[in-house]
Parts: sequence; structure tokens; C-alpha cells
Amino acid sequence: MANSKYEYVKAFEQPDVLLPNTWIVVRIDGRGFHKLTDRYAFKKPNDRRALDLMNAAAVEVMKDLPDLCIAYGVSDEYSFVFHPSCQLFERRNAKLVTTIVSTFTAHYIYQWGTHFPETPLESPYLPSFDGRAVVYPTARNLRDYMSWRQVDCHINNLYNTTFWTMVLQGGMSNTDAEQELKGTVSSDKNEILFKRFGINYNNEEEVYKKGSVLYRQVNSSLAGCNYQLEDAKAGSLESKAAADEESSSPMPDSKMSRSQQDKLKKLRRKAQVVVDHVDIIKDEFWERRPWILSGKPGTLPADA
Ligand code: DGT
Ligand code: MG
Ligand code: MG
Repeated sequence: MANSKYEYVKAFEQPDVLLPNTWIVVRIDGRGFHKLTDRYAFKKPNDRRALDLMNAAAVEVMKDLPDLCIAYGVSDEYSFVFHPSCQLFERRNAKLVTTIVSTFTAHYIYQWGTHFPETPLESPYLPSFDGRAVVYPTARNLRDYMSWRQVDCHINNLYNTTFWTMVLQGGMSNTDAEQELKGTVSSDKNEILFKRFGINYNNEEEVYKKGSVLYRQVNSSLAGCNYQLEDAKAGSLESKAAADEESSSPMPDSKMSRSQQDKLKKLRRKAQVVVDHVDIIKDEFWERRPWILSGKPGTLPADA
């Protein structure tokens, strides 16, 4: 390309490559959803249609970007996780964040009508999302991040469930319910729900209590190994995962041969994206699905 006298402006662009060998979390969040959910009359405290729509859009993002290894969603937010070995867009911050935000938003709007057939979108009340990337150096940090989001989900959902039950079923004003809940702990809220309304919080739907976790279900025949990954023995994994956690230096995809990279991409693309509503704080979730942290379908973390 010929140089023009204008080309010097390129030098104004700032590099924004994210630290190598770290977990990249891109969290997106609905902009002004407090107002948007009122406008389209979302059910309180949880609207299943809204969560299904969030999950459907997130599944499309996972399908579109095979480098993503796991995602977690609650309320109007979703966290998408890239493995430390990810080299997508040379790990450029803005490219990663804007691609995820726009892909997610496009699918959210595209599928709106399927989930909210009675309330079509009207301009200017259109859903939009912001996004940011944060990097985490260890698998422990990543798991603590995921735990943080799921604990947040639990705390908010217990509060919102109790608050809206007091208002909608108990006939209390918003201010009175808020006042009564001030300073209460989890057990107090459980008791209010149970004693006053006969609601056992444990029986509430998992999708509300736990949020939604998306990952690729690796089919062992696809991965070319003959053991069931889903049933891999937790005991042996524990020590392998622990040893791997701090010391691993995952081979960046860029250091693999072209054909190895292509094979890996194909496997990721072929793997089914699962939507689950389970505990991701305890070890069990990760031990039973070792490929999420290993980043290589069909291999255990120790083999990484
Ligand atoms: P932001 O993120 O600073 O632009 O502002 P908001 O308004 O999006 O606030 P945020 O993200 O902290 O809180 C999410 C809002 O979305 C909160 O007001 C509750 C609402 N929301 C999310 N899911 C549901 C739902 O299923 N039903 C109802 N009624 N509201 C929901
Ligand atoms: Mg928001
Ligand atoms: Mg939010």
C-alpha cells in the first residue's frame, strides 16, 4: 500500500495487548436494564424469558468464538472466559471486548421476538451492553472470580425473592419491605419466606439460585480418547489439577503447528455448548470437566 501523507496518524493508536498466559474474562452488562426491564414489563424478581434470551445469545457467542472455554451469566450480565493459551486477535483488548459485546447484542436483539412475542422492541428503548476485560494469572484466581459472580447471584436472588414476595404476596409497600430487610442475614430471609409464605428457598428454580454456566461438552469419541471425561475419577484429578494450577505454562496455540491448531479449533466447534445451572464454587464441577481448565478437549490438565 502506498504511503500517504496522512499515514502518520496510525502512530496515535495505542497498543492494548493483554498480558500473555493469563485467563481473560470479558464481562458484559446490560446498560440501564433497570429501566429497560420496567419498559418491557419483565416479571419480578426473575423473568425466565429474559434469562433464556440471555443464555441463547451467550450460546451463539460461544459457538462463534471457539476460543472461549466457559461463560457464566446472571441477571443482565455475562462473563466470557478465554484460556491463557488463547491467541485470538493477538489478545488485543478492544478487539476481544467489542467483538463479544456486539456479537452478544446482535443475537440478543435478533432473538428478542422469540422470547418476548407480546412486547416487540421499540426504538429508542433498545437493549445495549457494555463490556470490559480483566486478566487473571492463575486458575485459582479465575475460579475465585467465577465464585464471586455466583455468590453475588445467590445473595441478590435471595434478597430479591424475599423482597418481591413480601411486596407481591404480602401486600407490603416497597419501602416497608426494604426497611424490614435492612440488616438481615440469609437465615432471616429464609425464615421470612418459610414462616410467612410457606416458601422453601431451596425449592426455587436452580437457574435463579445458581445462574447459568455454559461450557463445551466434549464427546470422548470426538477427542479421540476412549474414556468418559464426564466420569473421570475425581481423586486422581485433584492432585493433577493442583500441581498444574500454579506451575503450568500452557502452550500458546500459536506455538502449535497449523494442523494441530486447526484440529483443536474443529474439536471446539464440534463440541456441544451446554447450558447448566450448577454450583461452580466447589471443586466437583471443575474436576468432572477437566478440559475446561486444560483448554484442550480430551486431555487432562496434567497432560497440558
Ligand atoms: P447499568 O448496568 O449501570 O447500566 O444499570 P442497570 O440498570 O442495568 O443496573 P444493574 O446491571 O446493576 O442491574 C440489573 C437490573 O436489571 C436490575 O435493576 C434488575 C434488572 N433485571 C435483571 N434481570 C431481571 C429480571 O429477570 N426481572 C426483572 N424484573 N428485572 C431484572
Ligand atoms: Mg446493567
Ligand atoms: Mg448487572
